[in-house]
Amino acid sequence: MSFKDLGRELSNWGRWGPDDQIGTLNLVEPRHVQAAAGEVRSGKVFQLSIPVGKDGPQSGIGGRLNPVHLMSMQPDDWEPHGLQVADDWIIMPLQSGTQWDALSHVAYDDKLYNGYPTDQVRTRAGARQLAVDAFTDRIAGRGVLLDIARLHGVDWLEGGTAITPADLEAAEVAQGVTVGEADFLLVRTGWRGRLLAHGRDDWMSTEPGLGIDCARWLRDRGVAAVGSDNWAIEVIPSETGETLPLHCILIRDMGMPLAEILDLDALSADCAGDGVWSFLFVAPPLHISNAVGSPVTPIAIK
Ligand code: UVW
Repeated sequence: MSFKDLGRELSNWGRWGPDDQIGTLNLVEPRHVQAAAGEVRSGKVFQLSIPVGKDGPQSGIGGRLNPVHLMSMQPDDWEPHGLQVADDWIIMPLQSGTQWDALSHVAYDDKLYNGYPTDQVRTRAGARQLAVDAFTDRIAGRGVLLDIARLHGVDWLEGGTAITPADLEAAEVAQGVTVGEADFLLVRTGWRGRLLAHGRDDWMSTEPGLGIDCARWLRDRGVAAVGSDNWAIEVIPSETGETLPLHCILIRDMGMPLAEILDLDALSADCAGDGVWSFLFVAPPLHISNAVGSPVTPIAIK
């Protein structure tokens, strides 16, 4: 089956109305957020982003540079006996580090999620539909971490390793947790550790990640959004030989936001220690108008 056939089968177009902007985030109702608050037991807080700065993973391909941080004021520029101020700037592609992909991030056959034409995303105006700021009050709920690297007893899965639904279910059994409706699913591959150990030179030439069969699994479970510690969620090279087929199905057909380049290592270590793999997950994007993605510092609270 081609990815387009699978995308057609799993499509959520029209499910939440013709004007829908948030796709599978519609699955998260106030009752899910309220229940997710009950996941907070120890009060431990984990931030899940990589540092925003010049040492990020980008090598410049496609104009994606690492963030440039500049100071516009330093304290001793000021008169010494009054207020002294420091200010700064950051210049960065929104896709350079830990980020949300909005539903306007990818398309095929000239159509975005819910059937919006691709002319709704322009280089000057940005995204007129499906912009990332539609999510700002919608990314809070129950998070579940499935650690596939730990399941296989490795620091990281090798590039090109496709994670299957059987892997996801084996991790559920090994960890004693079940992914349910309206959950935010985080999948650890260990690829963040690979970046720290070997640097960025070949980090984006390949990666372990979700195989295409996981699309149906995510839909059947009613997952609200998926995140991972790799750079594109899905296995590269893809199993079909096409470029990012799972992006096409998840974002464009199913309307599922993706959280990429997460740092899941400290959270995973803690979960392995106490055997608790679910938590309150809060990760709003920046409130940027017309953007197709956003940097984010996701928070998991246990
Ligand atoms: C692409 O490179 C298209 O996607 P992402 O930034 O989501 O990995």
